[in-house]
Amino acid sequence: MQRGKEVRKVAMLAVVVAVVVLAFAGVALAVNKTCTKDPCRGTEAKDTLREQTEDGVDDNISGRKNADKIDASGYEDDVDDLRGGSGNDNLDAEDGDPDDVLNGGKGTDTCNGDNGDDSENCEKGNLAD
Ligand SMILES: [Ca+2]
Ligand SMILES: [Ca+2]
Ligand SMILES: [Ca+2]
Ligand SMILES: [Ca+2]
Repeated sequence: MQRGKEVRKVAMLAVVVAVVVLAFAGVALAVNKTCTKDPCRGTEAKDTLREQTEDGVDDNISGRKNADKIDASGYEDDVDDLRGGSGNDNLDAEDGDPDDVLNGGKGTDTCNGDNGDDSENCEKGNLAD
């Protein structure tokens, strides 16, 4: 009797731990970062990715699944390639120079950039198709 109770207790505890771990994992998967290397990739969750911190550095950034925010507007004299992947993404390459490439991928994507930036699969923003 005593032993059965103990087993049940341990099983209950294991279930509680598993639920807590899963709940946190869902949140922990998303990243909010400034890229430190190229290419730079997000996760399957909602990510926020910023280009590398220096002028003249080309970036290739992909958000992958979910609604991501990709910001390559902070530094200029570069050719940045932004890919939203699936989900409603927000891509920004309005850094004052041309030749950046924005591709929203699937979903309703918002793309902002400069004259001379290229866009594909963008539904909103100043570079909407
Ligand atoms: Ca850059
Ligand atoms: Ca840039
Ligand atoms: Ca997308
Ligand atoms: Ca630009």
